[in-house]
Amino acid sequence: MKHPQTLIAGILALAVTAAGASAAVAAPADPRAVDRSPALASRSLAALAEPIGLEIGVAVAADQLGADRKYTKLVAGQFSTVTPENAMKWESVEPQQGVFDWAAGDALVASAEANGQLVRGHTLVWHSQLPDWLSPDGVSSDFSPEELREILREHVITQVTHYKGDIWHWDVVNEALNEDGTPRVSVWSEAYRALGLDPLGYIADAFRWAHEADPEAKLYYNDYNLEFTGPKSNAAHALAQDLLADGVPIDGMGFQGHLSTQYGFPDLEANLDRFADLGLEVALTEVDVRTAVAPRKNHEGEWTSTPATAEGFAAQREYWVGTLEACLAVPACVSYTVWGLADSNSWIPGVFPGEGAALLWDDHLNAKPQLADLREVLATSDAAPRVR
Ligand code: 9MR
Repeated sequence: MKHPQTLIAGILALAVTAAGASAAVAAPADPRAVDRSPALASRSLAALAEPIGLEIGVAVAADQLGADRKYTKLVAGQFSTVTPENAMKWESVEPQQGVFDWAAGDALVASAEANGQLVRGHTLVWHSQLPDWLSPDGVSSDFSPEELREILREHVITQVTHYKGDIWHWDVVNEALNEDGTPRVSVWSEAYRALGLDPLGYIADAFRWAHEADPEAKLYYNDYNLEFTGPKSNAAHALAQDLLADGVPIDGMGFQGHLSTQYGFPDLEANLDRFADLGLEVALTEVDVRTAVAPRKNHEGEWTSTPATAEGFAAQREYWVGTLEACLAVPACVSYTVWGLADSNSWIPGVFPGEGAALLWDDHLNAKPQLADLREVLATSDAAPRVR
């Protein structure tokens, strides 16, 4: 992985200084103090990425868009694409069978249109965040396998038709594989198995239905831990090859990019490359970089959004730079999306207690050094124009 020398030297120097100065708190008091160039700091990520043709996106919380002025301004000003964090998931759009609620998704699309942004639709087929009427746990259901296949078909076609022309990329299928590369057991895999079909057969169906409903939208498979070479990313690669061989209309592979500094940095560029070699687009769709955070004083079980160690903070910055550089190194990597704007919006503390500080803005919507790092990577990049 190549890093601009100045950037790495800066990160290391900061880590050493902070480690020497204080036992626990790594972040500088004023994160803007490390913005090396005020001129650069005034430019948005999207504007800096534009000459390369790379889209920079953010997952948006429906309840904050329009309600929080600073949040809304940053979303509109820094990014060229938006992804609904939850608003287009099945439980949100069809809370009761046949009763659709498009309000939050429509509001996001309207805001994106007003701001000249593209929309990554997320997500049509998943085992999680299903409405109770369909499946309370993502696996069991009161419906028969035949009914489930028909419900899936109707859902995909209804939702894609509703947003026809509004969506740049659809995450058609999300997280269908286990870590060992086997099919994840879900209401969908089990319905297809019961029908005597391939348990992953719903994937090809969903892509075909989505393409039928909006032939212009680019269709993606999206998953986590594809960044590392291993059984899961190997299985996703084999799946993509099978889908392409069968003429299934798949355009791209979404690498979520939920990284933690407790694990080594993945061989991301090599993995992006091997999917691109199949003729697919690739995208980083949900990037965040979590690290161990300091406990809140006098409150048991509560955590701050301050990295616990200088090393963890320095590693976060390296990981952010590494993800963007890996994408830039692969011309088929067409978009780079961060999973939430600010640490106060992040899903991480709720799911990984003791880890956090995973995003580019802090709890008070102040820019963090990671953001300046990404700006510098973009500003100094000699990356090839994107291939779409
Ligand atoms: O960020 C989302 C969070 O608000 C939801 O509670 C959660 C429910 O599972 O989903 C989060 O987003 C997930 C995304 O849709 C798919 N990849 C993993 C993301 C983090 O869990």
